[in-house]
Amino acid sequence: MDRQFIVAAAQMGPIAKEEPRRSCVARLIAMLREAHSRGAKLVVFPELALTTFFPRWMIEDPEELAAWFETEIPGPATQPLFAAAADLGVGFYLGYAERIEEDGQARHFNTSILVGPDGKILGKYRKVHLPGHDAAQPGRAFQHLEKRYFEPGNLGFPVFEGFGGRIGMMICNDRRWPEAYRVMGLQGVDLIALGYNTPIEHTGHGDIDGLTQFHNHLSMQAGAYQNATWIVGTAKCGREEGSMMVGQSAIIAPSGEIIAMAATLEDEVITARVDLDMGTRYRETIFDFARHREPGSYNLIVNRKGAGDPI
Ligand code: CDT
Repeated sequence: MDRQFIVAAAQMGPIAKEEPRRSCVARLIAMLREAHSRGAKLVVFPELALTTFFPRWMIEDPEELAAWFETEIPGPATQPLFAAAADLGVGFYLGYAERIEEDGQARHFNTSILVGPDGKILGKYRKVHLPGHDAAQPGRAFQHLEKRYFEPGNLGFPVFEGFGGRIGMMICNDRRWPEAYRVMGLQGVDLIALGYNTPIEHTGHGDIDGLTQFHNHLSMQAGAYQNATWIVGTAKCGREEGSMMVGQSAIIAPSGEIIAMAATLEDEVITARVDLDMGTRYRETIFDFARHREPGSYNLIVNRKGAGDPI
């Protein structure tokens, strides 16, 4: 495939708690069709795109909790999306809550998949950086219980051959961690697909939360530039069940520049032509890793988890 093609970020407005998967999938298909009509070959949907952002609630009933997870992809509700993609010849990234059975035990991940233009799954990623807490925090209007409902991803940060280049995936909070980009940068990633759900008030500190939108773009623009990669960052946004979430879905070039950005807090498709060779130019000059990196000086990055004493 050509290394120049059109990508789309298919941002979603709020998903109500009662909105069934079939309705969400119909919204995704409508945006897939719009992206295709604009020539897109790859469409990036948000994190947990099939349901409302359920980690905002403490859910004690195991059956109620299990209902938020997918046990198969594609399953009956999502099959029409795969069929539409294959019919149109458009690939996509989709985030969802994954439940698997392993050795008789249920395991839960916050997952994304990359689907090729033939409607077949090219790769899977499970979110590594889980934000929030593992027990309900009294006094919060909204919980953020990702650490309770998911385990950290166990697939690393793989990069997949497709769409004329190398495609990586991230999920939401991953975009704030330079390590996540670098592990993919070291595999020559050309484009990172990334979905997010970011409540404006996510730390409880006004001075930080007031900069939520700035930090959203700051993280992705820095990651793109420092790793010579395109990034397609797609929000689920707007006021969802009372929780206000950031929009600003963006297509970002390896220069760090925002090439296209959503203007609403609703379902909205943005597109841009990407040239994967733009990243190559950065990788061969200022970010020629083989020439300029000094891994011998970076030991702390893998050997130490939290900040500690000076060495
Ligand atoms: N979904 C997700 O990862 N959201 C986080 C904000 C919540 S932190 C409690 C993010 O980094 O955008």
